[in-house]
Amino acid sequence: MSGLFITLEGPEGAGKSTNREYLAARLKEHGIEVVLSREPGGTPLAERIRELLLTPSDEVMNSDTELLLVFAARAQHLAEVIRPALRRGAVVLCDRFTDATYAYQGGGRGLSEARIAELERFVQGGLRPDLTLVFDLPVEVGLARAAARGRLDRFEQEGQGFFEAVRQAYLQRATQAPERYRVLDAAQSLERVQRDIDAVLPLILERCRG
Ligand code: Z5A
Repeated sequence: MSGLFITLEGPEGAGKSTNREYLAARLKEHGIEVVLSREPGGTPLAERIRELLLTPSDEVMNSDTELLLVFAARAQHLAEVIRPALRRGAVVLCDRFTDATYAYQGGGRGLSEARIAELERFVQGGLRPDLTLVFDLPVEVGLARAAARGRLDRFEQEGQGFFEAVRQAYLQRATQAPERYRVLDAAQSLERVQRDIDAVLPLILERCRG
């Protein structure tokens, strides 16, 4: 694989989508092919699985079902979009990936890290993101941003404790592997967050050229 795989992570309303567009524009200025995608989703089939995961329903979704659906979508996304793009040498900017599984299904739902790691190996083999930007912000700020958007999805209907656990899981993973993660303060103004992204840009460009 000769491309670069960058993931954007963090709780709801952290600014992942907004800043993914910003980073993509900066990379394109340097003539780099950028592929934008997201999880769950990224292909028509995986987007249908996303609908299952996000749509509130009267039937409570079992946590193992949720975990398997997340990885089913990921298998399709990897085969159809991520691996082909990396083989072409593109930079893939993906809004959420397996760190979200460790944060939401692990931290939030309480599923064991070992079980997630097992599926990670099965679905991804050795593929891991080259760089992960974690947009960190207090839970109440993120929930307020999500609420301002209107109808809440199945995850957004969870309580404060769930999202605190999600946030802590992200921060813990970033601490355990500091070479792969950059934690950005997403509670700042958008201009400041984007200045922090500019500071990471030389590292990304160096890896693209290297
Ligand atoms: N999920 C899972 O459980 N397991 C998995 O493995 C994966 C996912 C991959 C997908 O939702 C759901 O799937 C997710 C976890 C679960 N849970 N939820 N909910 P998603 O990623 O599509 O949903 P999201 O995180 O809620 O997306 P989001 O709310 O769109 O967040 P965002 O992309 O980080 O934020 P944004 O759209 O760029 O910005 C939100 C708003 O805030 C918008 O109005 C911006 O203009 C504003 N904003 C952004 N930055 C700022 C700053 N700095 N200041 C002020 N306002 C700002």
